[in-house]
Amino acid sequence: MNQSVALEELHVQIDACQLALITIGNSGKGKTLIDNIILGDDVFTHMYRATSVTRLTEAAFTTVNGMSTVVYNVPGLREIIKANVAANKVEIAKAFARQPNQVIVVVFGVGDGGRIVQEDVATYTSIVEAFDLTRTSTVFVMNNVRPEFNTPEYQAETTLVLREAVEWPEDTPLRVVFSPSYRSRGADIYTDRDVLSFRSNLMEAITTAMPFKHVQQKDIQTSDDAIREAQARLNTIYNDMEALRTRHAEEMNDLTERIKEQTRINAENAVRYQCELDEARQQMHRAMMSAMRSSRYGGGGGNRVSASYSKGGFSCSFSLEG
Ligand SMILES: Nc1nc2c(ncn2[C@@H]2O[C@H](COP(=O)(O)OP(=O)(O)OP(=O)(O)O)[C@@H](O)[C@H]2O)c(=O)[nH]1
Ligand SMILES: [Mg+2]
Repeated sequence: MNQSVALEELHVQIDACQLALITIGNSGKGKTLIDNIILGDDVFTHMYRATSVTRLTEAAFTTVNGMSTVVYNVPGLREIIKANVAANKVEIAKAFARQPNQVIVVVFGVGDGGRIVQEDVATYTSIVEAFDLTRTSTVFVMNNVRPEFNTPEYQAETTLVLREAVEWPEDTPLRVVFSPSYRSRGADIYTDRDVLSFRSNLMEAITTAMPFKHVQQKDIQTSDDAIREAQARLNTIYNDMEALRTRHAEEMNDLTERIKEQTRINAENAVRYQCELDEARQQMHRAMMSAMRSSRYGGGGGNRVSASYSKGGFSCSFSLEG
């Protein structure tokens, strides 16, 4: 159910929400897929493609921890077609413009050998500077982790590198969630065990973040200087990994233990989400059949049927006009 309603037409619904989730990052890093995972369905168009897919900011609605929530699907900032970047900045600003309780989901792609890359760090920095992002309302997603290497040790070390790369103060909690590359495709992806486990982890991080109204302070800068600076910082970190490991040995151990425990909890939650999703789909099916029966035999004469159902974080809706 792809949605193609203009953002302006959704303003009343957006303003009525209690929470906004804004997913940011560069093109092709999986932002839209992650938005869809939050929504539990193929709501927005996402594609494996050489050029950018999301060109305009879109919105869809769900419930997060009992709060009515607008999920923004936003174009990436940096992308392969440089002429699109100015328009991307305008679209990104639209997501920040309305609902005041914003949680920011920053997507980094670590498909390149597990490394954090300079373009992602530079884009995060550009958006922090433009919107004065608060750390307590930010959640990072490390996307496209090779599943066989998605170990607590990899996650702990990457969390340390991320902390250094984005200059996160030591006394501030860093919310970071790891998303493996999924083998599933199409609609099946939303019932994949690994996806549900990631979703549970992401929901936990979003729920503990503190929403904040970010006001644009200045234009989003996308100069190559930011990339060079990020590259230099990452080089220092990667070249000095031994020192980093030694300096943070205790923290690494703590983090590894915590991640192990979280992984266990996620696996349990994934089973629960799976049941909720199955139940939502069955209810949806029953509601749809009942709506179709009453449309056919109800004597109203109209041939439009619609049904909707939501449970937990999942919402389904169906409408048919013949
Ligand atoms: N199987 C799998 N596919 C992924 C993963 N991450 C992204 N993809 C796919 O890679 C492609 C790009 O993902 P999108 O979600 O469209 O990326 P995006 O960041 O929204 O890109 P733009 O819209 O161009 O800004 C899509 O086909 C996704 O389904 C992943 O972890 N596993
Ligand atoms: Mg997209």
